[in-house]
Amino acid sequence: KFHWFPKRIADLDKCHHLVTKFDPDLDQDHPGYTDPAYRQRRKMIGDIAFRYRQPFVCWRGIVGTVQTTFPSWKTCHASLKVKMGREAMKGMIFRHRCLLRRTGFLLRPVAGLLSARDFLASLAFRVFQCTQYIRHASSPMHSPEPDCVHELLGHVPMLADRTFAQFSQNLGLASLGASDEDIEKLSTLYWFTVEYGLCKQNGEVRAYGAGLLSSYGELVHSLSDEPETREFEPEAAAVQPYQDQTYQPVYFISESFSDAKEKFRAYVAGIKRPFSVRFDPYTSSIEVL
Ligand code: H2B
Ligand code: FE
Repeated sequence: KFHWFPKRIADLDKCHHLVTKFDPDLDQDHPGYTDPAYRQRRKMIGDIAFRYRQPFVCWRGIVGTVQTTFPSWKTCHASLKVKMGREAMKGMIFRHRCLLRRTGFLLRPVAGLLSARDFLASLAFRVFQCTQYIRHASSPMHSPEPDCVHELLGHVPMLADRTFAQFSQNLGLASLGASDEDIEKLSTLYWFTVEYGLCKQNGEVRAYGAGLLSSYGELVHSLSDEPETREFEPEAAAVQPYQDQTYQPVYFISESFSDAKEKFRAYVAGIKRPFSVRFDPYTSSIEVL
């Protein structure tokens, strides 16, 4: 049998497994480790993310409650708005309107670095799990874990691109129920492209990876002569060990941004699974075929 995976968008409420190695409460090297006020603020923001539920579920619950409390639709409607407003504030239902309008991607709050499996599974539903806290003030140029600067400066602009959004969803669909080995390869490829990728543009090497756009220090490093650079080849990049403690010693350069996307897409298409899946956009659910 294969791994459990989400079939309905509401199942993402169960995709909340964090990787704790960079957690400011546990990692002694985290810039916020010795700052109790920062850690407390982080806990508050994290708790909001943990309590978050897919809005459809909440709203259905609220409608049910209101309808049994108020018999006429008029009253029901008015109080529903009030309750929804409160619910939205309380749960910080966070939807990037611009992103939604362009590609239909939803942002969903998450308390920290997610496991690769849960992170990729969300992409299958056009949901991007997005941290809400900000990096520690003592280290504005670099964060060991994703923070809202990383998500909003690095990932969101790419997700507003229609072909990139489609690519991300296909990657997510390919990850559902995949073996641990394939998840590891997909996540490594993601690392060397979407997170830390370089590409050529008008004969110049440029950074497009989200991890570079949100870390000025590493951005300068990546475009200097210091690191090693190689031509992007998915088979090789998928098994290249990577560095998540400090700046990368190796980067992969592709011919263009779309070339990176196309090569990654072709690699994803080659992954074998004993079943196939289809996304039904009307119900935001997965059919297993
Ligand atoms: N979790 C969060 N919160 N944000 C990310 O950008 C992220 C993650 N990236 N978990 C994932 C891992 C990615 O690097 C891959 C797929 O492992
Ligand atoms: Fe990221």
